[in-house]
Amino acid sequence: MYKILTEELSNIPWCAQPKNNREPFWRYENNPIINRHDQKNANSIFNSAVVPFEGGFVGVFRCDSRSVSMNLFVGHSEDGLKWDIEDDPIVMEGIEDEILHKEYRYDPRVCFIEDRYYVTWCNGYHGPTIGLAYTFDFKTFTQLENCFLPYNRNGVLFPRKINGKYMLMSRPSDTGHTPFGDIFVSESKDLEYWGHHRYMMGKITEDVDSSAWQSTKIGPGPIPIETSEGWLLIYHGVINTCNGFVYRVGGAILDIDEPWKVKYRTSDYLLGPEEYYECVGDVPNVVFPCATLCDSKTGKLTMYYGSADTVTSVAFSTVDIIIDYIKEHSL
Ligand code: BMA
Repeated sequence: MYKILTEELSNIPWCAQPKNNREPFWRYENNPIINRHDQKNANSIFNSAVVPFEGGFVGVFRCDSRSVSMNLFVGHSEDGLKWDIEDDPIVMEGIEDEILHKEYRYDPRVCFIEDRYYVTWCNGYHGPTIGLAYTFDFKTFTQLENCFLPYNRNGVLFPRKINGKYMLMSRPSDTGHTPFGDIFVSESKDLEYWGHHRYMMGKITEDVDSSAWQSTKIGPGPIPIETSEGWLLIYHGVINTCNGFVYRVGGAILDIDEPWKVKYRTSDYLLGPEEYYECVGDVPNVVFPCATLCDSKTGKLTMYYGSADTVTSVAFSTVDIIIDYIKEHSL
C-alpha cells in the first residue's frame, strides 16, 4: 500500500467497491447528493469544495441563482453526503474595497495550510482571474489580492509549502469558454506576489489518438494529495466534439519537491460522463472534480464532482487503485 501523508479521517463518507466493478472510480448509488434546488434560490449547485471540519464537514459551494449569477455559499454536513447550504452568499472582508470588487465567483477549492483554510475560486475582476481568501471558522472570510492578472481559471493550492514557498496551480484562459488550456505552477513567499511560473502539463496535441479525451484543454481539480509516490493530482480534461465540449477526469503523479515535473499521467480517463445526471443538465456531458476527502489509514478516497453544471455527485475509490491505474495507463 502506498503511504499517504495526510490526516486520518475515520468518518470519511465511503462505500465499498461493488463486486462487478472494473473502473477506477465507482459512483455513489444515491447520486446526485445535492440537487439543483437544494439551496434557497439556486438554479444549480455544482463544482464545489468540501473539507473535514469540527468532527463533520464544511464546504464552499458554487450555487448559480435563478437569475443565473454565480456565487459562493457555505454549507455544513455531519456525514459529508447530506448538506445544508446557507441562504446567503459568503460576504468577504478585505483591506481595500478594490480587492472586494466582484463580478462573479465560481468553481471554489478549499485548502487547509498550517493554521487556516484558504479558498481559491474563479473571480470576476474585469475578466476571470484567481481569487484568494482565508477563513478559520467559515463565518468570517478575509479576501486577499487576486493572484494573477486576468485571464485565468482554476486556481488550486498545494496543501503545504514546498521548499519554503506556497505553490499554486492555474490554467491561463480567455474571457469566453476557452478552447485551449495547460496547467502551470507558480510560487509565492507571501500569497500575494506569485512568480517562478513553471509549465506542468498541457492538452494532448501530438499522437492525439493515445488520449483524445484531453485534446482541447486540461485544468487542475481537487487539492493534490501527498503520497510516497509523489503528489496525486486529479484533473479535468476536455475534448471538443460536434456537440461541444465533453469534460472527463484524469490523474497524474507529480514530483514531491518540483511539482511541475510530471512522473505519470493517465492516457485513459478515470471517470467520464455516463450517468443521466452527468449527461443531461444545463451543460451536458460534464464531470468536474473540485474536492476529495482521503483517509490516510485505509487509503479510502472520496471525490466530489459537479455533474452537467447542474448537480453535485460523489464517487469512491482508494489511493492505491488510482495510483496503480495511473501507472498502468500512463502516457
Ligand atoms: C468551465 C467552467 C466550469 C464548467 C465547465 C463546463 O469553463 O465554467 O465551471 O463546469 O466549463 O461548462
